[in-house]
Amino acid sequence: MPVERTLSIIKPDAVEKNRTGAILAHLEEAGFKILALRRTHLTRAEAEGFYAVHKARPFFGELVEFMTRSPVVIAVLEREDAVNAYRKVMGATDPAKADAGTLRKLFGSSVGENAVHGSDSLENAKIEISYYFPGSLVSPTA
Ligand code: IDP
Repeated sequence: MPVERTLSIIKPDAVEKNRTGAILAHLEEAGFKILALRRTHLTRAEAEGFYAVHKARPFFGELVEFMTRSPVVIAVLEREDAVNAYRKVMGATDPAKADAGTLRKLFGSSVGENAVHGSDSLENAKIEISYYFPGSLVSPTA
């Protein structure tokens, strides 16, 4: 399996509950290396740009309000098969439907406030990493 990088965001709900360290420890236990880490309070423009693909969805306004409510912690993660592996560790979008032991089951509280974001493809991981970490972090060979 190739070594890949993916983007993780610990969302406002989890940061507010002081779960940042618990989530990062969980990720290290699952074999991810944390290559970069940044705590930031997203502006409306940053959140709207990041989630532009969801612009037409009925929950877009709610999602932007939530993501800009308080700070997030954004990480670049590296591991073999990182994109798929992180999606598995993260669990289903709705914490109620997520498997036991996943981050969203452990730390999420609703389909909107679901603790973590993870890139859904290698192509999007590259776009998302460069959105928050302009420079040389996009891929292991970059
Ligand atoms: P994903 O984060 O599991 O990839 P997406 O469908 O890409 O799920 O949705 C992006 C984010 O939008 C979700 O993580 C969640 O925070 C929010 N979201 C998705 N569906 C709903 C909804 O029905 N109501 C409110 N927020 C939602």
